Amino acid sequence: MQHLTAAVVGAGFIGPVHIEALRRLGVRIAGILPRKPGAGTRLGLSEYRDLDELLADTSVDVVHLALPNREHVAYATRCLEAGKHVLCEKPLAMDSAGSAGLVRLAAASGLEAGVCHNVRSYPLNVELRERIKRGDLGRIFCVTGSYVQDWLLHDTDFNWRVLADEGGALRALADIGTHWLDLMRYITGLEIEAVFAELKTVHPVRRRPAGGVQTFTDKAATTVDLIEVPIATDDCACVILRLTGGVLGSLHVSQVTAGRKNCIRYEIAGSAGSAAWNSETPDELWLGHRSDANQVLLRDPSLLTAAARAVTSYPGGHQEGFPDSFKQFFHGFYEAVAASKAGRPVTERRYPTFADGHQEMLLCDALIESHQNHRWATVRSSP
Ligand code: SOE
Repeated sequence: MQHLTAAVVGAGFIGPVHIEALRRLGVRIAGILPRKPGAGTRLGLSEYRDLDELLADTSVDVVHLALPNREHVAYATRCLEAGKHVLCEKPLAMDSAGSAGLVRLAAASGLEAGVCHNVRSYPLNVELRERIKRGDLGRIFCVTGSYVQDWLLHDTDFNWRVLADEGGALRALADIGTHWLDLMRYITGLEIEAVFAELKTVHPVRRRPAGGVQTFTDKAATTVDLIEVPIATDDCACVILRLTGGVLGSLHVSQVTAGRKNCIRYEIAGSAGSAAWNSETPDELWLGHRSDANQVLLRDPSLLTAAARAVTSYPGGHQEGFPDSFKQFFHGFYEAVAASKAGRPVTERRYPTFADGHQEMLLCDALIESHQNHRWATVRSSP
């Protein structure tokens, strides 16, 4: 990866995660464009003045977009038009019309365009996908799970994500639910065809600390200057799903579950066995059997399929977690960029593409429609 160069836009919660992963991979980082000048010094990077200056930097191969959702489409469009490969945070757009345009542009440009569904890249999620492909679970009957956090529990917890103007009409479902939905599509190879969603806004009014609070930061400053802000986005939601072939699913998301810091879980049941995983113990995959003792597969490269071995770096017993998932995901992405730069055809993409990001936006459309109409909504193939 040493011969490739990145630039990062955004220095909030997730921008530094991208930077750390790039450094671990040996990708050169030419500079950063933070929303507020000054973050570059803290991160040991020089700062671009604006996007024009960044895009004019001919050393930059890939631009990482770690910005509020409302900025994704405009920035990704500018980057692709300037001939840069793009890695964009999720959700890809504010709505499926925006993401559809990006899919078209990316395809026409021949550039690599990825969306940050990093949870796919935990080794045991890749392992389960391989095992399901070879038939270990038999015919899939149902999938269930949740993604729960607590950082927006109090009405004084505030962040740009709670505002529909900044993050989109859906919040918990778009911010964390899309990770889970993408993960189920990836692991099972099934598409989600219809949804039945019920959403809840626990705090219709939040009290915003003057100046705002960054994602996951401490709430110490919340006693001063609180401004009341009406909130329309979902704090939690329950969704029933219908997947390809009538497979049944259910998902619960919440950003108001005390004690659950960042917990994504699933359980998949099939005719020959079942499997379960929890991001709080990411190196363990539970395998359920009807007529045998259940198993816990520990992440150990020597016990994994070749595809899962390709996304793990450490021997068993040496935990790999959230930052590692970004490193492994970026490795797959930069492999494709390297091939493209060398003029080799990119035959396999080991990362979620803009087409996957667009599928999540189509799912979000259906979730809103279902909630508003109190009935099942079909996931459409275009906006
Ligand atoms: C905030 O809810 C957030 O940072 C998400 O945006 C990320 O995608 C997730 O990984 C952790 O939580």
